[in-house]
Amino acid sequence: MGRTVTEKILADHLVAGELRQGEEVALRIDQTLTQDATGTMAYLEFEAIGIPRVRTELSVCYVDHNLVQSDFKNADDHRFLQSVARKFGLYFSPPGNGISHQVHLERFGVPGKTLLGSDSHTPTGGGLGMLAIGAGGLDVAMAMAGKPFYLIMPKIYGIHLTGKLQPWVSARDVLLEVLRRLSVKGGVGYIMEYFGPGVAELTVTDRATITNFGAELGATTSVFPSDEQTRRFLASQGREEQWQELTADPDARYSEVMELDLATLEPLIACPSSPDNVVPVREVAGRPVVQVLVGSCTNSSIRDLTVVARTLADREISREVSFEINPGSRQVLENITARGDLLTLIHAGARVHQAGCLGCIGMGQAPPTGGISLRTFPRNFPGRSGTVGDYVYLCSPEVAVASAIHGVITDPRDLGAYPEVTLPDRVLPGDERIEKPLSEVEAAGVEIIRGPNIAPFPTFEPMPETWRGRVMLKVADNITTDHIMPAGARILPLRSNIPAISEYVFHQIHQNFAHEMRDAALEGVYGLIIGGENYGQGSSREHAALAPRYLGVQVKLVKSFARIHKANLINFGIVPLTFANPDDYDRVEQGAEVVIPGIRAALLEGSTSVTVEVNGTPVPALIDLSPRHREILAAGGLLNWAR
Ligand code: MIC
Ligand code: SF4
Repeated sequence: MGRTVTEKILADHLVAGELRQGEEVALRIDQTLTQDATGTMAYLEFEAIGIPRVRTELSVCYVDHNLVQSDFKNADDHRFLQSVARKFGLYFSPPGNGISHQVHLERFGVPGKTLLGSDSHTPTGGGLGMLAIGAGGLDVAMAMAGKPFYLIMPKIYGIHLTGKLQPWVSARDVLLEVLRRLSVKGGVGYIMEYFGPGVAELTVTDRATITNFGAELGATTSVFPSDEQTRRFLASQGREEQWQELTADPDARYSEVMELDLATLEPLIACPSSPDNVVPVREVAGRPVVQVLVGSCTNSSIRDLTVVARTLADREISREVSFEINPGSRQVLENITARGDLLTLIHAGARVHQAGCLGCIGMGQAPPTGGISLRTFPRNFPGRSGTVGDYVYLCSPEVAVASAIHGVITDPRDLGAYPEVTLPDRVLPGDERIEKPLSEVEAAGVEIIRGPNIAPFPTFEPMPETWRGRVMLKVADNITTDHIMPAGARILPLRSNIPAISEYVFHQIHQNFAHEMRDAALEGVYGLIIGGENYGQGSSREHAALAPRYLGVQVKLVKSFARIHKANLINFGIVPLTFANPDDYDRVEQGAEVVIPGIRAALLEGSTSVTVEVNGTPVPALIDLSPRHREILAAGGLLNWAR
């Protein structure tokens, strides 16, 4: 039988298990990436594993998220990361060099390879025909140590592309349409694979926009074939020799197939406050906007910023709008400078920032009270922008620039002729600041520089025979890791310090949570959280598991979990249970006392269910875990288990 691109890459990297849907498989990881906000923890974990040097083909340590050095903490973290990269044999991409995913696509990604990244948008690499997966820092630390990555074999969702995008419609609209059809949980348990004649019409950076934004479907990853477009992209990067063709066999089979004719798409927009709240732009046209941000790992390539600049030639930005550009990388910035487009942007009124994540993770660029902010970013979860009660819309660079010109949400087709955009045959690489790995001899002389903000890694006890605790919080459907462990200018600098950051767990939903957990701990009471569907969607941040665990949360009982968050819970010894009868969700109240008799035995003996006694009433719960997961949970987490 013919194979998909996904199956070919998986088969090439299979270390253990069988490629049957629902089975746990172990995969060899060729490349890893980390970013600063998850990286400090990942390297502390790598140190704890005790291996002197990374064992991957290539590992890169990026600094892109927190570039606002409001005090010593952040600057200390940057120096720590540079020193660990030197010590452990990694490439180091310094602050200002760009967003991990964009830089990785440009300088390091290779078709057919596996990439594991401590960031949920790692699937960007799928645009190059890689199998690129986001994971928690500890899973990435394990991969750097040469250990396989474990994954429950997903189903493969084929998206059959035909036709060609119309003027003013772009890659962003492709995934907005998929999100409109499938929702933020429609991709859970799937790898999305694109095929069909429409694929050839999309460049590698278009494809990367689609695979990147595909994270918002909850999918494990998204993959494009490697073809002539891929060869051309790698040649423009001076890396043509790394190209190989990789396409699905004509008789390959997918679990599901979606038909998508690119020619029928129109400009779309995701309304506040979820990436799947999608409507045609014309339905919301005319609403006044006060802020327009073009950037992020989804839409900040040379193509994206060139379209914006060329649309602005002989036009200017509305004076009611703060129009800001966050370039994806130094390469993007250098090339738009060399081609003259930067001047057009500045002249039209754009505020141009350094390359990095910036406002996408709430590091500055918060919108004003009540004002609409249009962003080419992947996420508009409530409050993520830094403004409580924000109105953030997600759209293409085309919609963004048209709206910035008119000061109201605008269908870009109203602007007339679409600007001509050709891409350079050979780009300026812009990678001179990336440090190459040191040799073993050089690395031996490197001292790791640790600032006072870097707290040691907490230790956790194993799971008891019978678990006793209390429902400390009950939350609704689609809770994001931004709700559980917010980011932003006040909290992000604490990522290397679990005791300090744990003060902010669930801060957006329930300000007193940390305080109440501490009071409960004084009584010897542990915490259980009740949640709805798709619990823990969004970011890969393991802090959303680690910090609650530090406060004493040991069990979560929800309707369903998002993949990365569930893996992070297991890694830090929090038992993920789901309701056997989703209606029981309504019967469990916050504050109830809980006993789970025989939880440890249930885990170790492979039971698929357990009874949770809530105020004495039995509530049946399901345990959906591999044998390896069960041992890890009984041990109190992956580090305990590995030791
Ligand atoms: C995000 O977009 O939410 C982040 C910030 O990049 C996160 C990682 C983090 O929280 O550090 C992600 O997507 O994984
Ligand atoms: Fe950075 Fe935003 Fe991309 Fe996350 S989604 S990696 S914060 S640009």
